[in-house]
Amino acid sequence: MTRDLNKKGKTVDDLVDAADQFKPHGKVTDIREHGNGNVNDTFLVTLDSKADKHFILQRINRQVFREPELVMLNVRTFTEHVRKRLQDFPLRPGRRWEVVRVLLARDGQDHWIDPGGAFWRALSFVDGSQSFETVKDIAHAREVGYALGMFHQLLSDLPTEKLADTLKGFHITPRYLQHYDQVLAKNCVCKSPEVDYGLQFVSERRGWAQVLENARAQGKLRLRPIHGDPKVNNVMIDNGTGEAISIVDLDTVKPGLVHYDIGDCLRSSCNPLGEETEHWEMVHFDLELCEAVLQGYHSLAKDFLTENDYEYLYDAIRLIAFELGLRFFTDYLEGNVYFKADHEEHNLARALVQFKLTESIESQVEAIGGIIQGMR
Ligand code: GN1
Ligand code: MG
Repeated sequence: MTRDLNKKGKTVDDLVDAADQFKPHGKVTDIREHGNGNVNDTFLVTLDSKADKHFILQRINRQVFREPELVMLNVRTFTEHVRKRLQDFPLRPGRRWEVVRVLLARDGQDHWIDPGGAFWRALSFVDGSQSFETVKDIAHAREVGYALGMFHQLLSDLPTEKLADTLKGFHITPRYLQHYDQVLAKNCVCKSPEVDYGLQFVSERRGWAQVLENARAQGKLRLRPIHGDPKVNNVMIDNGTGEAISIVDLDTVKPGLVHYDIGDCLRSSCNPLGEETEHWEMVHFDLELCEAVLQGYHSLAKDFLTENDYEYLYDAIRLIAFELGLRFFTDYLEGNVYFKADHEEHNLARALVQFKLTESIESQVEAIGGIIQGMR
């Protein structure tokens, strides 16, 4: 059992207690931190049983998800819908697609609240698969796009009214700008060349930041069920075939614009250095990866994308990179209250990566436009 888990006052015993609430059978033999989530705490639990050896245990960040019960309701609505849809979905021969299962606690609920008030839930682990922090090659990029296309396709007939809005303002860029202004007004900003660059960067793009929300208000784009966080490390890749077989991290499944998802998927997949790189000056947006992700996505999305949807794809790619930079930058200025940070300047470094990526996207506007044009 890994020993470095004594975080936020939780001991290994606390974790085993939480895991015990959900285990279908067997004895817990190992619990270790899993993935690099910036918000929730995620653990991989191992059992001494033959079948279903692993499951995912998560402590939901209640500062971010104020109504975690609603998050679970959305996850269940999603998994039930997709499971039904898959029964007669024409998957290509040899392809598989998995949906995680919500594991119930001993009392039959989809979560467990520990004596200290922490909110725990458990999900099945997608066996025989793994995810990656950055895209490995063109084939992987195509699979990541395919996974998002599958996700949107499988949900395209789920009415948005069936999903709760569990994170108000999520991906509404003008709201993040408003919050940024409030933070700037309240906090004294430690000046540095990097901070100046960030301040200048945001101020030069403010006028454009409502582009997607304006299009929505004008009826050009409409709400659909979205994933909310389809970054490369949430796409599970089959260990044998190298094909995408699932998208995990379903906490932000809710109504939104598919553009948020497409932008988020591309900003994460087409940045070969990854969002945690320390070499922010070298960050760039890779066009070949962009083309491959969009090809994979389009192989499924061509059935539901409208002319207006295509019209706003470039803006979406640029905006979500900018928006994430703005979110990290604001969090740095506010004292790291939202995203987990390993050190004080961590969110500043993350912001610079996204700003640099945005610049690279802007400098390739015509080529990206050409790729999008080729899809129509
Ligand atoms: C957060 O916690 P994680 O890594 O799954 C964030 C996303 C960001 C992402 C950046 C609820 O996701 O919006 O894109 O960090 N999730 C939330 O890595 O804010
Ligand atoms: Mg997430």
